[in-house]
Amino acid sequence: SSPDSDGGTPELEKAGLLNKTKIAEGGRKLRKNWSPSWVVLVGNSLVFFKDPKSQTPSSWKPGNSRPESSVDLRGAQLHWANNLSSKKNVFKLRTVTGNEFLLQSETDLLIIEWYKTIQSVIDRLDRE
Ligand code: I3P
Repeated sequence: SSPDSDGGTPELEKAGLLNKTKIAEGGRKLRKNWSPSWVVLVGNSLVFFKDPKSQTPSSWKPGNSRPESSVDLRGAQLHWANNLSSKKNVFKLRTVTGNEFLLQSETDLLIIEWYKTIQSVIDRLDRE
């Protein structure tokens, strides 16, 4: 079924550990501060949790854990961004509000799967 088609809890698409840094807030450039983040793709949102060690795939469920921040994927843009970092496997996510994040993994397949999954959600929202 499509996410939230029954008006209930939105569908968990993907969850895992990525390195993350926010590089812009409302279009204003920020200093990089890479840290590991538990990333959850659920419904139309990418949700970030601070303490990866204490997180499990069920952590996104309401009441289980407080997210550090959350990104609305509607209208967002995704680009490979290896030019923006000395690290490998980096992509940039830009929200409609001008917040920009870099996400990275040392594992090629893992970052490719995240890219494809996030892009598919963005594409689905573009079609709505
Ligand atoms: C930054 C830190 C980042 C690095 C960034 C540095 O220094 O080393 O890891 O980004 O490079 O400026 P500091 O800790 O002093 O802020 P990458 O790891 O993504 O390369 P940059 O300024 O070229 O973006």
